[in-house]
Amino acid sequence: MKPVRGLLVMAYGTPYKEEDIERYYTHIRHGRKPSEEHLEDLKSRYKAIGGISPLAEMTKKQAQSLEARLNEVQDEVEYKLYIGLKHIDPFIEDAVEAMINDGIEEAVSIVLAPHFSTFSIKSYNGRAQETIEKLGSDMKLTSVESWYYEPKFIEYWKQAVNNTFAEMSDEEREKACLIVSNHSLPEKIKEAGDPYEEQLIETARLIQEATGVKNVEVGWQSAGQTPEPWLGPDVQDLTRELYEEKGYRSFVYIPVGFVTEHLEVLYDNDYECKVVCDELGATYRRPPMPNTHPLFIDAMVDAIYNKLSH
Ligand code: FEC
Repeated sequence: MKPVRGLLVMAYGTPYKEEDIERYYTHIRHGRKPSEEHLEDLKSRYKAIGGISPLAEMTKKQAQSLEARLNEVQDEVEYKLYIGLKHIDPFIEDAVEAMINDGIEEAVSIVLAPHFSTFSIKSYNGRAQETIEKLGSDMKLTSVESWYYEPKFIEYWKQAVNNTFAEMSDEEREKACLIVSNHSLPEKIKEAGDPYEEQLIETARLIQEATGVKNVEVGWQSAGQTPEPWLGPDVQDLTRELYEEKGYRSFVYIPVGFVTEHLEVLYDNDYECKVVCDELGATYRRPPMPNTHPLFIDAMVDAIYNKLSH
């Protein structure tokens, strides 16, 4: 029998039904209940995308595709999948406990987000490691820390961007701009030398190099509602500025820090950025997210193998 290697796939998590929104939002806010106004605002955004987010279903499909592919490309170990979420059950802690209870001795983990930040990947990996220690287990967990540079991930975006630009007339292409974005985070992360901002800039550079698209800009989206400064420019402000100052008339948004069509893409891009484009009389375009595209799944397989072999 082949030895079993645990595969811990971690992701953000989403409410499963409307009644879950409050506890989910409270968890995101580190246990502080949101005000009635903020809660209603979030509920209305979920309503606008059809009630709930496709994220739960897609996270499961992505994780299962990754497990299946890892078991297909090699014959030495059997990967066994565990899903651990950041803000709703099954939590990261639940998944790690289940692995230990199943007698897993060696495991690898990956987060369904390509860029490293103390606020994101570091906290996912930290919670997994702390649970192992808390339970007094000696399970060995190897964690992928970032994978935005994986050639197959860049190839996915190259194809998606090229397909979108191929739909344009020569005239539209001439005045088109590619906006490469990620979730904003408080600016204070930079003081601690967090590589998050540089990793997005590098992703944009790799995609520009692969596609040859002339006009590429980097932006930030979905910032939280707190008074402190967040990384900018915000994609909506950036769109207005580029329209005025550079004369672009068509905008292609690729939120490369995300991997699924979820709330932050369906609402913050497809609704909010589209409203800005409509107001300006500009064209809005957004290529499909990676979801379970084979190039994307294989990029994560490569990231896991690179990590395990170093
Ligand atoms: O589809 C869905 O239901 C959920 C989509 C979702 C994803 C996601 C990814 C990231 N977030 C990151 C950071 C923050 C910080 C705050 C914050 C707040 C929210 C709220 C919702 C939400 N996030 Fe999220 N995020 C998603 C959803 N996020 C809902 C609360 C309401 C709002 O502000 O819109 C601010 C917390 C605070 O108030 O103190 C910070 C980062 C990512 C990308 C990496 C990852 O996936 O882990 C970073 C998907």
